[in-house]
Amino acid sequence: MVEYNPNAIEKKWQKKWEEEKTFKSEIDSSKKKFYPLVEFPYPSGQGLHVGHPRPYTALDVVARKRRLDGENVMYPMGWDAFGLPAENYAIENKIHPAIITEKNINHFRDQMRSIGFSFDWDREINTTDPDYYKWSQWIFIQMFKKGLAYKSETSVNWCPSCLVGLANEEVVDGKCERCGAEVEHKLKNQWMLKITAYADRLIDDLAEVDYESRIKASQINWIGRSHGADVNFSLKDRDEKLTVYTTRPDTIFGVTYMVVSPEHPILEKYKDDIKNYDQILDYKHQASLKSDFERSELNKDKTGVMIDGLSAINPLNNKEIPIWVSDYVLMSYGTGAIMAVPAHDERDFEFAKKFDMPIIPVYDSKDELPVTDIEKGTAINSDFLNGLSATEAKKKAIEYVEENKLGEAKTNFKLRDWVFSRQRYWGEPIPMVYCDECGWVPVDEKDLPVRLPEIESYTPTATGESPLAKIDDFVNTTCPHCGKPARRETDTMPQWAGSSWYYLRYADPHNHEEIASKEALDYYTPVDWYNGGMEHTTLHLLYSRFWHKFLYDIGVVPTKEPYKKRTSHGMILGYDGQKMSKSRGNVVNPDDIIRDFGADTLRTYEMFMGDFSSVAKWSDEGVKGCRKYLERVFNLIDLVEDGDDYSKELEVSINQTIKKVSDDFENLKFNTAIAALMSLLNEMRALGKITKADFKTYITLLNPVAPHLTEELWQMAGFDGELNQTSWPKYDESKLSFDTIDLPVQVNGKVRGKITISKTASKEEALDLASKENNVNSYIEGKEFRKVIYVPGKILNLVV
Ligand code: ANZ
Ligand code: ZN
Repeated sequence: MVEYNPNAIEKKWQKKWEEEKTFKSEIDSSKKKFYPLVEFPYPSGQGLHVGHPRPYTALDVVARKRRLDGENVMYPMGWDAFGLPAENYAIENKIHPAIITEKNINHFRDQMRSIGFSFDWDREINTTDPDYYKWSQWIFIQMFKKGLAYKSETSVNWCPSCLVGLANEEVVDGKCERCGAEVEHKLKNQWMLKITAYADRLIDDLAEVDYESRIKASQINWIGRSHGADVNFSLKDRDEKLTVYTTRPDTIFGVTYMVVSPEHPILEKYKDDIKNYDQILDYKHQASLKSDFERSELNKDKTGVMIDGLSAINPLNNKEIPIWVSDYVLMSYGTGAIMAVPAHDERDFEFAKKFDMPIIPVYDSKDELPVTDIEKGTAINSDFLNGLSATEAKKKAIEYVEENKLGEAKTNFKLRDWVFSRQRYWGEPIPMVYCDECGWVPVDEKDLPVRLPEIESYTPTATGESPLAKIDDFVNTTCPHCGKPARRETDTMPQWAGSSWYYLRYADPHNHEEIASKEALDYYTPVDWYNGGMEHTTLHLLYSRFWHKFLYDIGVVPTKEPYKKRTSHGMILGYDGQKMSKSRGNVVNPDDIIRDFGADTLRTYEMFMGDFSSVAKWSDEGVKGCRKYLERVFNLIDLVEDGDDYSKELEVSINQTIKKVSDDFENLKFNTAIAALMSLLNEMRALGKITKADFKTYITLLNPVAPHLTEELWQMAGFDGELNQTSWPKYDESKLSFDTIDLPVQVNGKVRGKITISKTASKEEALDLASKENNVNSYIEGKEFRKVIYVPGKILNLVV
């Protein structure tokens, strides 16, 4: 008996796949294409952890199955390689980030190869390659030309001790991640991308794609579209309007005070009339230290100051109400001012409780206040709205407001334009030039890419400019428009740029003339199935959908949406049920698992460890169990005897397993597919012998999960060619159950056909199936039955 030796088997097949380019895909319009995509990783210095292979294996299973189904599968991989860790390492060690990045990429690639993924490695891309980022720059220029890229003063996170601008992920609890200093907000003129111009389409077009509902929900929530009205309240005794945005104009009779954001211009404008202006200035300063996120947290303690000297008039009942300043109202949303309805809004309620403001309910409900559910009750205390449901009242209130010129219906979005500048080195240079005469001018397309220059220090400058600002050779250039001396933009693009369109480049990665040829885009896009982490279902997905829609609008891509389908996997946790991290000492290195158990065991375990879309806890016992299972599969070959048909005893189980595994793989239910294969294995072992046909089907079904082992067994059994060149087994509908039989159907005493039906089927089912049987049907069509004799499990006899 030969021993299962995964290390030898796996190396052998990996070498063969690589040499023979087994998984290379080329445009072939005679074949249906299938483009599965997994998120390309940031090649960190730590190498792969066991979380990475979970999604990669999952779509590898689907990819391998689809190849056996006869589809032309293009499964690519690449590197999202710009980013902070390589840059910070460069700053500390004075090594060019490109060198570190290359080293890390080589390590990642080796690790991936050792797991046996069926990637088409000829399509590998790297976002830091000038041949790649040339096109990121090209897209930026197209956006600029369409008015979608513009400069604006926005706030950056500024560390006053490191003297650098920080990315959001470097700010932890309001402090600099590196030195712990309190982060400040500094205004800078930065490039912005106008994603808000696409807000409606980014929601509406979700109807056309097949995303998990939790993913659609995260897109919709982030965009945050709401329908309501802008309503004008006038300031008492002044010719001035204070406009609020409200989604509940129906609650206007319940307004007991107003609130403006600390940044609201009305404060400055009336400072001479405001008696407690000093107190307000002090409050403004306190608020400036908080992020919008902290300010809008629901259960934070409410603070505020009442404006002494200004008040407002409710336009519907002409009552005078006070105006407060509070940081729970943000200047960046709506109009920066609100009408407060404490009876029906959570935050207004807390505020009113704390500052003892009146609370007037405008819906009758037995529930405790605040009643925020719009379905609850009918309107009260609301004059002409009384008795209406909230939906009716909202409609009527908007009509009233519009008719009386008190305001207008309004749709608002939470989505903001995308800050597209970073003051860092390791990113794509933004291809713009500033000329004193011509303003901002894009670099000529023929001069792309604008390459990152070699520099000595990667540290941002003390004024917060990118280190590129110190390189005169880089900065000083001529205006592409008028030819006079001009200066290059020294900001670089953010981490998200390269990943916003990478899936397009895979279609034609070596093209020097365009992003990808029209032919390649027409054939391969859209992506058929994209799987990635839940942490990327908001921003990355939104940004790439935005870029794709823009490219669609300018005629570069053939479809409105980049991804037909999007699914998400759960994270892998350490033994202790905690997120894997170095400091906790619970990190599992896939290299160790491969060395000790083999790549097929790693793959099988990753797919077997639990429901794919939920989090799962790593367990060494589980790994050992999978290894044991594969050993048994290996030993199955000793039971093989001749025979081109399935063993009678196994026939039903095999057909059931084909059906189950086929369905489960397509529905990301890998754990139950593997469980079914394990149980079929037990049946085979109990029987003590199996036919070649049984064996062939078994290893084919397991092949997508354990490709090395099953190829080896294929060869050992003496089957022709390679397993990956054959086809996926089909099941026989009639053999899915032990109690189905082929029931003869007689018409007027002669057998005219057979139907496959359960032994216990009813007369109606039998008749129904019989009439669908072509031959039988030709004898009975249009005729009336004189007699129907049905003996379940034996015969159906029709007399016409
Ligand atoms: C009165 C009201 C009564 C409100 C009620 C809600 C419930 P969404 O749905 O998220 O768009 N709001 C408006 N601008 C704001 C700002 N700049 N900062 C903080 N809150 C603001 O939320 C819209 C609601 O949030 C608006 O409707 C307003 O409060 C508040 F029973 O007006 B509402
Ligand atoms: Zn010029």
